[in-house]
Amino acid sequence: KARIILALDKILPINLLKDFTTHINKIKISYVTLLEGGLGYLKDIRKLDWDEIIFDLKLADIDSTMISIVKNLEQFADSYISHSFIGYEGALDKLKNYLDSRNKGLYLVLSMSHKGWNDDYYKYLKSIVNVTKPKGIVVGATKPLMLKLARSDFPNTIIISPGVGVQGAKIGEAICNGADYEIIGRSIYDSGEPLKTLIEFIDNQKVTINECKVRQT
Ligand code: BMP
Repeated sequence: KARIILALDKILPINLLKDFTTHINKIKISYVTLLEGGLGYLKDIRKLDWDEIIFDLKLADIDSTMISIVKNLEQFADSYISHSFIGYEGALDKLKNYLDSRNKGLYLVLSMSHKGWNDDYYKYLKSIVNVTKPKGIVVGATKPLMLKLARSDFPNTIIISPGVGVQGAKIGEAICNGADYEIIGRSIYDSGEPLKTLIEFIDNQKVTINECKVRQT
């Protein structure tokens, strides 16, 4: 399956999502999905054939509050995204332990895709990632140098990368720079024909990956 994660920040019909599962097997759920779709919609998404449903609530709180949140979503989620700036003790330590005990994954935000994000804090956030040992990290596709740095700092951690399409990054480039998956939202769900657009992204991703393999040899 393609190395693309659908960012579902808009409600799409379940039948359409079912067609998506033929091509991709990871989906990222946000507050928008939860608030607009409700629990019934989450249940319907759960019934489809995903290998990972990632809840992107950007958790950023003390341990007990975050654990109460993830407990409520347990039946719908395989993994969760949390901010790393909240630190380890009293926050990510217990959250990570809890998620491990439930066989759920944790992703930490390491470098965001938007202009105003300040990578001066990278060193600190990296230290939190080092001690927390999450399943994966989030690094923006819009910042190739940060992606390369994160890949060299974390050779064995999954990198998921948003910022493709509307935010400016070209499909495939984040993979070339070290990401494992590219996250795409608006460029797919706001296109007139989301399934067709997804397939085009998949084809273009393959082309770009092949091009950069050639460049690297
Ligand atoms: P879009 O392709 O529509 O720009 O969506 C990107 C998705 O990735 C959104 O769900 C957004 O919340 C998320 N995201 C991001 O854009 N930048 C980050 O640094 C971290 C994110 O999770």
